[in-house]
Amino acid sequence: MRDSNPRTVYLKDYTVPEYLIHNVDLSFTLDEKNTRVVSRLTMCRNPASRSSDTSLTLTGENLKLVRVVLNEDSELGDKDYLQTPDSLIIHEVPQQRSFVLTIENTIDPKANTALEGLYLSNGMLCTQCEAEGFRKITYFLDRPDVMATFTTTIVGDKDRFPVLLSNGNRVGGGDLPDNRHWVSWKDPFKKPCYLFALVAGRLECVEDRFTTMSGRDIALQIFVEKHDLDKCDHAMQSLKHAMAWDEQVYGREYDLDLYMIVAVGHFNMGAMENKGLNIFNTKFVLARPDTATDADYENIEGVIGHEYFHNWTGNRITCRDWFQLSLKEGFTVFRDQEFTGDRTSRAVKRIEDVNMLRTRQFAEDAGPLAHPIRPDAYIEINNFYTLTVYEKGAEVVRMLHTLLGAAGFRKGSDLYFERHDGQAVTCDDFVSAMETANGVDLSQFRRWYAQAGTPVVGVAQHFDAAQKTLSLTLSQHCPPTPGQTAKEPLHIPVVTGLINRDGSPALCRLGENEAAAEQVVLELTQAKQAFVFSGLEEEPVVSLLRGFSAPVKPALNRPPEELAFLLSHDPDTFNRWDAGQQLAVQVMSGLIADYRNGAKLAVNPLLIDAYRKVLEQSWDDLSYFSLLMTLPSELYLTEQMRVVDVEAIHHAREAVARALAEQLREPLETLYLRYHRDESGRFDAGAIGRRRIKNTCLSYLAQLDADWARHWSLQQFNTAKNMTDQLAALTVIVNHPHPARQQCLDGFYRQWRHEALVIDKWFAAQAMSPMPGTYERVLGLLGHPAFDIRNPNRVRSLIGAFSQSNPLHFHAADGQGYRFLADRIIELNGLNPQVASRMVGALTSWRRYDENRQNRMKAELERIVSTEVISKDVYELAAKSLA
Ligand code: B3K
Ligand code: ZN
Repeated sequence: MRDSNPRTVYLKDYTVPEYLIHNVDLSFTLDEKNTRVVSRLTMCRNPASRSSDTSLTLTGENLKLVRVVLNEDSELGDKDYLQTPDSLIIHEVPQQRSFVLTIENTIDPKANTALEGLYLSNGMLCTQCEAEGFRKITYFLDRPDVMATFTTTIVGDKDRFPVLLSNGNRVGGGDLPDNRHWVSWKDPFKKPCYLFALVAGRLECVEDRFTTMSGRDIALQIFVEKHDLDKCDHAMQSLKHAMAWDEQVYGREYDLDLYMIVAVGHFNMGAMENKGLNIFNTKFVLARPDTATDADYENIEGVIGHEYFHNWTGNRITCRDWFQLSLKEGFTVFRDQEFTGDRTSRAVKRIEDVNMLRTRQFAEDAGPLAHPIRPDAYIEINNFYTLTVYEKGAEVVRMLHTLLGAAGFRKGSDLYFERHDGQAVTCDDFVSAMETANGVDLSQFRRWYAQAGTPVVGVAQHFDAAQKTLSLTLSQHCPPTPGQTAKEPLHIPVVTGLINRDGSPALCRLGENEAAAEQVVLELTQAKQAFVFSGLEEEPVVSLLRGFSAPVKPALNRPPEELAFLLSHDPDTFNRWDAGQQLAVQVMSGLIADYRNGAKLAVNPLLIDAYRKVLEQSWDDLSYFSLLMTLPSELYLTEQMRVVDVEAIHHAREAVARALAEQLREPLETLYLRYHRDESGRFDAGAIGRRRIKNTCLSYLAQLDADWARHWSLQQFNTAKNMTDQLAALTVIVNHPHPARQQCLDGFYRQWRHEALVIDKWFAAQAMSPMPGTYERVLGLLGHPAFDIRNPNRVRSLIGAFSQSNPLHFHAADGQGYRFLADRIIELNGLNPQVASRMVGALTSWRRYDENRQNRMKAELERIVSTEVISKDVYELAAKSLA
């Protein structure tokens, strides 16, 4: 498989397809090792194509070709076509009229460890076709702008494959000799082949119904393995909520009569939006109060929503080419974020999303793999399902929402759906719809799609007491990214409010004629631009970038007192929380420097006071309260340092946590005891908030070398009837020297050994522990009978958790963490390139570390790149990181 010079695909080279496929008739005869596929394609020359080539090239990989027949009767011979490792070229096909091409081939699902195409998971057969997996099923025009209607007939053994599913509506079925049966499915909607799906196996189904806004009755089915039937309720409720939400907020109704979800244990990512037949990682379907945490419950609702929303933003309207991926992903992530915000706590959801963006996406945008949300080039498209395309893509859509307002945005989305239903379109088409519907010019805004890197927004303020004006000068600059040195100013919405010194909101009046408002959207479009607020009796405190209104880094050096003021008074829930974060960052940055100088770590009392104030207030939203009480993560601190010092970061953060625990011990203990109660099975905001704040208190108190936390963590672990409490207690026990540590780990394993998703948590908790000996433990766990490198969830829970969420041990100065990861990547590369390349991420930021670590990380990347057999997935990321 060594591809020493893998081909780069460029957006600028896009041309329309030379042929179109109108209809696809597929028939599968299932067998674990030898599935027969017959594909009957009704095709024609694309009138829009300017090519004069009369041959036809179809893509296909790992296929055994049996025969090719043109127009029903003429079987083609060797001389009529050419087979290459990744294509089938038919030398001559009709140019003037449509034709039918029938291709028969076989595939081996059992040998498919890459989990792309048709593969086996716990005895069931399932597919994953996005982005380019359909070519591993049969020869096809595997590109999203070729949209066809599909009919699929599946034949299989009744015992091994009692359930036979594909996209659309079931249109036939029956018995066959030799204990076999067949089912036919027809999907009336045109779709690209990446949305094709097939599932066959011993599955059980939970069923419900939904009546759409126009009164249509939809059957909803969730298919799982038998022992998981008791874990589908939440997923089903989530689906119904998502369907109702899309009707209310976007006016979008479901189109088929049936919506199916299948949960599989082996899946490369979270879930897949195949038309009418979503395939999900079990992690985002299965939940029972004793097996899933509150975070799992929320994630399930979010992912079920996300895949459901794709039916309109992705399926009915899809991408012209894979460079446009953010068209469907950015918009759909924005939709799922808003759905979760409406269903849970808007403030909390926004903070969690921004936390992820500012740690992981900002790092990506500042590193060797930085790319615009609409990339210009790729070697392996699977490598571009990134935080940038998804999360920054969602921020770009959010900015449009902010600039146009909710009603304007809805006008734009209505026009988008009306104009492009049934088409494969571009990001530009989306922006054009927003533009036309609102009569605005978004030409500068479009730069967000093309320009990589996180802009830095500078702020200078000047108050003129005589004129009663505040002039705010905003500037922007974007650091260079690989292949993009010159950057142009972007259109940045900066939501801004003003606060009087007594904590009351000051009205914002921009210029003379504008009406006063509680907050305004400053539209920063130039490199430097001044905004003048008038009618101010005193100099207010500026609350900038409310709700994190743009994916930028504000360069603001506020004194700690001002941050403490905002933490107490900012009415914007995001900025209020962020003020606390920035205050903690300032204090911890000082401690990081002290640690490096060998000085004693003394925590600024201002920070303790600020947290004390937060603790003393009464809060309705206890989840938000917990976030206010949570220190910035080690990862976020990593982003703030020029040369990352993982040890200094860890010890500085621990010192602050310990100081807070020491000085706020009483209120933290009181709060813990007040909310420590059994509310298992309750998932309302109140119960979730109580669990969250209580567990936040417990993790602070565990910083103290005291019996109190040892007692309560063990008590909580032993008595918990819900996974949130049990796992929180286990985490505290595993992260600190606790005499019952091993006993708890063993007990947890014994209790949950039959629940794969819970065992994933058991692996991850150990992999993320800051305690000494973690590396040896992780190494040992590789040999645990429950570890399976062929299962992506297991890989993520052990190798991923260690390398991506345990900076202290992964970045050990002797390089053992790096060597460990590189060994695993090389092993995975041969089995599952997609999962292998996801693991490369932890090494790509090598330039951020000290020289010793740089050399060691680089050496491992070099070792990976020079591996004899390397997939283009892993090659692309490793080579680009080194470049
Ligand atoms: N569209 C899929 C992701 C496919 C990833 C292919 N490597 C899930 C989603 O974003 O909804
Ligand atoms: Zn998606």
